[in-house]
Order: sequence, then structure tokens, then C-alpha cells
Amino acid sequence: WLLFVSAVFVYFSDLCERKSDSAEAAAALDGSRADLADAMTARRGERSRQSSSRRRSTKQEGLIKRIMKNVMPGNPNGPGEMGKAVVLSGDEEQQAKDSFNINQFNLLVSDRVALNRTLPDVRMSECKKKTYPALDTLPKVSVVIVFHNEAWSTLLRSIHSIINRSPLELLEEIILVDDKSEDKFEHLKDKLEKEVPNFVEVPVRLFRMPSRTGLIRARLKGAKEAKGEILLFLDAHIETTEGWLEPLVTRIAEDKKRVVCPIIDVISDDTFEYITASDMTWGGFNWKLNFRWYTAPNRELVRRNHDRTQPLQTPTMAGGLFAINRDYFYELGAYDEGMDVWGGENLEFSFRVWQCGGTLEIVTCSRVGHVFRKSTPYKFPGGTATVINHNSRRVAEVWMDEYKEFFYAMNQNAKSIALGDISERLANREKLGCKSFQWYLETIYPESIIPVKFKSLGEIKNPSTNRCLDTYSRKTGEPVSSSMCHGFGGNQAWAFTANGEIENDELCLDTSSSSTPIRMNTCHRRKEYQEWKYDPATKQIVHVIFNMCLSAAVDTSSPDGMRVYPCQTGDALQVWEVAGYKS
Ligand code: UD2
Ligand code: MN
Repeated sequence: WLLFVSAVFVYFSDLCERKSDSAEAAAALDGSRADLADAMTARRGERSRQSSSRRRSTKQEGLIKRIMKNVMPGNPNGPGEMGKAVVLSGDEEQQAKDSFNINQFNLLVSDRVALNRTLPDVRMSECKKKTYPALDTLPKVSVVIVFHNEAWSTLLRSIHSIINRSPLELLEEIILVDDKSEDKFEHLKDKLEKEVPNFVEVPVRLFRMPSRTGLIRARLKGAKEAKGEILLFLDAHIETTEGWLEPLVTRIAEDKKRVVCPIIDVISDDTFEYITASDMTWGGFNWKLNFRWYTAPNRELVRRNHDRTQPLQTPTMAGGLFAINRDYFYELGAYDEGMDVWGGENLEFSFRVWQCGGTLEIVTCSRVGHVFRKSTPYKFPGGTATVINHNSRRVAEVWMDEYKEFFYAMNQNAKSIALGDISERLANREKLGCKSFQWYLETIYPESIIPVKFKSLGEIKNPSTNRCLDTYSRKTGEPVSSSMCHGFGGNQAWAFTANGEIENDELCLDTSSSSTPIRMNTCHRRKEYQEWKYDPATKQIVHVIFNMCLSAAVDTSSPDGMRVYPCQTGDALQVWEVAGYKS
């Protein structure tokens, strides 16, 4: 077998020679070669620890096969190498379209990209210089990947990238949990079972859920099987990059109450190009309880002494990619088993970590790519909206105290969706002595779209026209409108904040000119043209800078031209009922 291995080396140096004309290709090869060298050293150590010679020889055979497969992508300039975009020909484009909806990403392209493709080292340069504790002093990691109807190439590329780019000393195992993929995804049946033992560098263990449980319960199964001191959850369509693991593990080794995420880079769902994401982004959420990325505020940079390589504390995480000390995971109460399929668990876990004494951070020296999809390829048994609202209700009811009303204001239908039993989750919150949601908003997330202090939440109605302020689902920069009051919240749900904003989700009423229609702009919290004052006696809503009054549109057939006019007592168009207003 030694011959074999040296053959690999020879082949490789040969490639290097031939490719040295292109700087990029050389860099690509350098990366792979370093990978190989690292992996070889690590594997050698692994082998010397083996005691049974029989096991050793099968391991080595597998090892050689694996090295052949991993290190010889054939063509270092092949499709997608170095994370480049794959370009299809016209005919292929059509073919790609036909199979796109199987996974909601370009399957043709994914299948064409090598399972062990090279990626650039995308870390900030300061990150590359950092050193970490000796590997044998760090805790070991159990990677948990759950999947439902995943494509072969993305799943296998995920596994290969983990093995090829992690110090093997840190990997206890990779646990795969099949959340009852449909039969037509044949590659996930026998073929996967045959493939799994081929991974000799790290044990890859495959478990099957007896029925479709959703990603939350599937992850719980993975966690239960895990032997490593650290649990590291990943989606099934990711690629790790150089140096991704050490910084994550080190943070937890230093303090087990840290829950850590890598920066999640983007693998294009169309070209599979590896696109770096900003290191200045953190996680938030809106009134609908959707997870959202926002630019992190300057105060967080100040807290880190302007060192962007320091971990960034984030109010929430996206949910798919994070590591946590296994004991701490259970101390915190693992996951809410009452949540189905997809959604909600990411915010639930984020709130819980912060409110119950942990910290949640994005380790900016660790980067993992993820195929972000525009829609979900798989079915939601029970209906998509029902499932997601069920999960979100559980988040709101368990963690958000009085602020849960923001969720219901946006989503009154949710109230009629079954919540299930949350007594055990509430008991857990009680037992852990967790802080209030108000504390979370004030301390961790004062920039939240949910205002910490507000005077009303509900409709804002002009009784003379019986019309209510309405966003018409418009976007930022567009004019606010009005329509017949319907009492269902949503587009007619407004918060009058203590700061003087009139706000629906992330949009605030804003006008920088008294002669143009009032617009809805992203709330900036600096008051300025977004500051209003309500006078409960006259029922007028006054724009503070102009000292003029919000006036309902006279022409109800075109209600968009709503403006501020000089305040006039007795003008019925300037009378507003602000539901539930408390001064
Ligand atoms: C994001 C998270 C995802 C999860 C989700 C909210 C990232 C990158 N991804 O959505 O991990 O937190 O938000 O719930 O932060 N799966 C199952 N069973 C199911 C449904 C999904 O096993 O019933 C698997 C799926 O194959 C995938 C993982 O769960 O490996 C996450 O699902 P996704 O990729 O559809 O979620 P995503 O990335 O849109
Ligand atoms: Mn995903």
C-alpha cells in the first residue's frame, strides 16, 4: 500500500509541476497538498494507535481508496474548484431547470462539482495567524447532520469537507440522521449504507428515524447518540473551510456556556460558487418571528476593541450551524420536542441561551458555506404555515412574556393553531431561573425591531372614514396607505413606541417633507423625521419636526397620498383612535 500512497504523491507533484504556470491553480494545489500532508500526518498517528492488526489492514485499504478519491479530483481546474461558479451551456441550463425543484438548488451543477473540491482560504488574514491550544488538550467533537431528501453530492461533499479540513484529532465522529427520506431518494438507502464505512479517518454513523420527525427531533436523536464532549450541528449541504473547527472548539473549551456559530458563507444555489458573507452581520428577528440577518451595531465592534477577529455576540443564530458543550446542551433543556418539521427552534434556542445565562456568538475566524435556498423542497406534513406558526407560538409563549403580542399582532391566525403542551418547557425556564424577555431586549438586543417600550400595539383608525393605517404589504420607501379597518392586525398592526415611532414590523412612518406623501422607511431609532406624538385629548397625531398633523386621505379611492397638514381642531380627518394607547 505504501507504493500506492507514493504513487499518489508522485501523481500529485506531477500535477503541481504542470500547473505552476497559473498562480491561481498553484494556490489551489497548494491548498490540497497541504490538506493531504496534514491528513497523512494525522492518519499516521491514528494508525499507530490501532491495536488490532486485522482492523488495521482493512482500515488502511479503505484509507488508500479514500486518499485516491479525495486527493485526486482529476482536474484541479475542474468545475467549481477553488469555490468558483460552474457555468452551464445552453442545453444544460434547460436540463438543470428540470431538476432544480427536487432539492431547490441546481442539482446538475452540484453533481458536477467534485465531492472534495478545493475552496479558497477565506479567513481574515489576522485569523490565519492565530494559534490554538494543542489538539490533544481540546475536547472532541461529534458532528451531527440531519437530513431529509438530501442530494447525494451535497451530503457527501459536506462529509468530505469536514474530514478534509478538520484536524482529525478533534473529530470523535460524524453522526448522520436520516429523517425518513422518501423512497424515491434511493441514493440515501443502500448506497449510503455502503458508503458510510468507507470513511475510515473518522467514524461516520448513520441512524434512521422510524418516521418523519422534523429536524428538531432528528437532531435530538443525533445528540443522544453522540459521544464527543462537544455537539456540532450542521445542515446537510455545507462545506467547511480551512481552519474552521479549531476556533469553535477553543471558545467552548474556555467556557462551556458559550454557544458558538461560524460565519455562514453562501454557496450559490445556482452555480455553487462559494461567496463570502460579511463578518459584520448578526442575527435578529422580526415581529413574525422570522430569523433575519442585520448589520451588527457599532457598539458590538467597540466591545471588541475594533478587532473583527474577536467573536461577535449575536442576539440570535440562524440555527443550522452551531457548536455547544454536550452537557450544557442538556443542562439548558436540549430542544423543545414539541416542535415539528422546521422553524422556530433557532430563535427558541437563542432566547434560551441568553435568558438563561449563556452567551451566543459568531466566531468570525470560522467559516462554513451553506447552500441557502429560496424555498423548501420538501413537504411539511400538516401544512407549512400551520407547522411554522405552531413552532413560533411555542417560542412566543415560553420565552417572550408580554412581547408575544407582537407576534400575534402580525399573525392573528396563529392564535387558533394548536400550541400543544408547554408546561414542561415553562418548568424548565423556571428551574433554570431564566431572565425576562424584557431583560433580553434591553441588555442583549436594544436594536430589536420589537420595541422595548411602547405605548400601544394595534390598529390606528380614523373614525370619520372608518379607515385604518395599512402597509398594504409594501416595502421600505413606499407610501403608507389606509383601508377599511378589519381588526385582524397584520398590515394594520402598529406600535406607537415610547421613542415616538409609529411602527409596523421593521417599517416606521417617515416624512422629510410636509408636501409629499408619508412613507414607510426602515426604523432607524434616531427619532428625526420618524418621531410622532399622540395627544389623547385631541386625538391628533403630530409630526414632531414639522409640528403638523397626520391627516387621513380625503379621497378614499386613492388613499396613498396621506400627508401631514397644519393641525386644526375639529378636522375629522386629523382624528385618530390609537387602540390601547397608554401615555
Ligand atoms: C435554517 C437553518 C436550519 C434550521 C432552520 C429552522 C441554517 C444554515 N439553516 O434553515 O438548520 O435551523 O433554519 O428550523 O442556519 N431536515 C430534516 N427534517 C425535516 C426538515 C429538514 O431532517 O423535516 C433537515 C434538512 O435536510 C437540512 C436541515 O434539516 O439538513 C435544515 O433544513 P433546511 O436546510 O431546509 O433549513 P434552512 O437552511 O432553510
Ligand atoms: Mn439548510
